[in-house]
Amino acid sequence: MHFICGKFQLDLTTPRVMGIVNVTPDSFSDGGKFFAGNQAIEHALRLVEEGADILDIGGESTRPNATPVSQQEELERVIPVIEGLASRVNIPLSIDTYKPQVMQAAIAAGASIVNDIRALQEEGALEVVAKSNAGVCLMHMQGTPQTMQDNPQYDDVVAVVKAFLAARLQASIDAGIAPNRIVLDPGFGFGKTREHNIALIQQLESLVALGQPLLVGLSRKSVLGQMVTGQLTGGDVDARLHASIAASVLSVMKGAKILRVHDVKATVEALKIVSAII
Ligand code: 9MG
Repeated sequence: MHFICGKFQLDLTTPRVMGIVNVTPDSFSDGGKFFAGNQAIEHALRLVEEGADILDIGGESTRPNATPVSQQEELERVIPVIEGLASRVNIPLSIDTYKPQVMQAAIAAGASIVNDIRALQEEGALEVVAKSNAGVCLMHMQGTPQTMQDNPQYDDVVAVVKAFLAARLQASIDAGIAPNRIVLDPGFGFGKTREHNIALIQQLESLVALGQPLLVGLSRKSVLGQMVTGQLTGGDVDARLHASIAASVLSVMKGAKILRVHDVKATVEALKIVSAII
């Protein structure tokens, strides 16, 4: 199974690690440490040294209750980082955005994957990706980051997420995006309670059955902190490394092909153990 993204063909026989590069001042996991463009580039280069297969660059926080940023602000944050990295690394750069104009500018600057938490539902987004040769990650979310954790409800979360991803996959194919350019993502933490997230992890195989590679993002998320501490807040974000590694290993054993993580080195080492044994 290969994921075709721009000039890259990622062999997904072994799971791949997508390193997170937040170019936001309010990022929930780095507290804005990597906000300045140069610092974001340095951080990204470190993730590559640690073994990242993909870098995911985002200029608008998607954590619950995050404040949206204007298109102009987002462009000013991410485009210099993508341009700075494009000439220096030989792995796919992913743009984390739902805004079609940001997708377009990022692809022109050197991004070869669009990571869209809205699964190309914004007007014009399908067309931007279809006209490019970029790969795309279609993610499920109930609500928006501003409202998504206000009492999310489903009759059957796995069935709803699966039907949504199947529909967005078909819409993308109909728009002209080849299936080998598409990965799917259940969107852990995006409009889901602890129980919803657990059901999705338990039944990940049901989403694998859609026939597309699955991307999983559980790194440092509050659902992991909730399981460790028993508190609804999930406790300290920086103390979720061990929980994140456990979630990565479990996800891969249940069929995930790409892991979106903050802690690249630790994840890469854990996956080596999985590969050596399975
Ligand atoms: C941007 N972002 C934050 N969490 C994410 C997740 O779980 N998946 C994807 N695709 N993107 C995410």
